Amino acid sequence: MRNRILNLIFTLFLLSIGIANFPVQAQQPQTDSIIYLPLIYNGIALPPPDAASQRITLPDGFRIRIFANNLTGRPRFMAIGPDGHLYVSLMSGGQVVRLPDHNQDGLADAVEIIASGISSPHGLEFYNGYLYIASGDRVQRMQGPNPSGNFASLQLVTDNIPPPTGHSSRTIHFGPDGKMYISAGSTCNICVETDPRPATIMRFNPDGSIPADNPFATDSDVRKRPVYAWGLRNSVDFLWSPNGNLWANHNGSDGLGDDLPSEEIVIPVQGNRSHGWPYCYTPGVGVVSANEVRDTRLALPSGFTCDDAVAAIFTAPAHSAPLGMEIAKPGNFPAEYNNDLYVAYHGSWNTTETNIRDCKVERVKLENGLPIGSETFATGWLEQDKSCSSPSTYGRPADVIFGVNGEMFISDDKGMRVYRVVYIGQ
Ligand SMILES: [Ca+2]
Ligand SMILES: [Ca+2]
Ligand SMILES: [Ca+2]
Repeated sequence: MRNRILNLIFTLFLLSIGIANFPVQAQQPQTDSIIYLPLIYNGIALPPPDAASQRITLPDGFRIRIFANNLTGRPRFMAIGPDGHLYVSLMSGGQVVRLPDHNQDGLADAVEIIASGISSPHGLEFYNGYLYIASGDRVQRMQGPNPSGNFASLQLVTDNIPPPTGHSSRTIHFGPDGKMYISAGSTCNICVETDPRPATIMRFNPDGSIPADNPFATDSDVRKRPVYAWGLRNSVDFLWSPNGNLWANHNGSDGLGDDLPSEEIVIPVQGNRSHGWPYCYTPGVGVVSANEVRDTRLALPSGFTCDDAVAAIFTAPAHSAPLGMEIAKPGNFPAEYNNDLYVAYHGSWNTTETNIRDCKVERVKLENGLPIGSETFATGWLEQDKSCSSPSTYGRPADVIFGVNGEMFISDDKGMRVYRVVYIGQ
């Protein structure tokens, strides 16, 4: 009873500051314009049931709600600002927006445009007083946010990344070494690239200059100087593992049927090494400890065998389409769910009906800092017997990130929403 009273007091407090200090400034309406009292569980708010909670299923004790609705321009990657707010790239809308929840009721208060007129913004990361934005053919940054929440104007960091031919998403993260890493996918399904930069992870100093210890730092071809690791057909996301290793995912090629090649979910990336594509891929599904095998559609270059490629250590069925991923941060999820890897699977669009890959959030369990298996965490966007790109599909997860209170956010670039997942334990 005491807890219930405290919850009620806390709720009324949140509601009062929401009304008093933060009038609604949303450019698109939220799902609910009525005022309500959110339920509070262990200090975290749960809005009322909605369209998402009616169809998306989660493990026991978890709840999902729509955090922001009717976003325009394909919400893709997300970042948490130093202000604790959620920032999202709207890839086809050319914008980066902020979705603050000042009154902490579990619903975004507004869609605030932070930057616009950017060609295919995708990767976002806050670093050293700047918001970095990786887009089609460049990386830009803006100083901010200042205490008023404002940013300075965009400045170019580098345009020494490939033009957005073929795979156009660009992802940015800063490593524990203070360097700026950018992934760029291939220009084609399977081919030998002429530009050295597609299908790689590149490495820069935070100001866009080339680190002296890059593998090709002084190459006569200036395009090659940022290249750090290659043979990565489309590593839409990457991160640093609990043991400090660079892990990337990778979307495998099409044209080998429903089951080949497996999607490489965890590739322990090594600098100055090939990771296989377009010549080789990791065999098997799940935990893997095997060398890569040949994709016989292309002849091997002289002096290179698939044993020379760095293989993935965890894979998923072909056409799962892994996009954004993050390791859970403590704060809201139960201990057993913390420190596992959560991956947005965009799902299949071109498999046969019997092998449709779900658009979902997958939980890859880690033990001693290594993957040991995976299970579905959030599912239900798919319509039965329809592919994830079908018009009737409810949505497709594009990124997963954890907020300052340990809650999960999921972006959806088909349903044009951001969801919020919390654990309430009942
Ligand atoms: Ca709110
Ligand atoms: Ca590979
Ligand atoms: Ca991520």
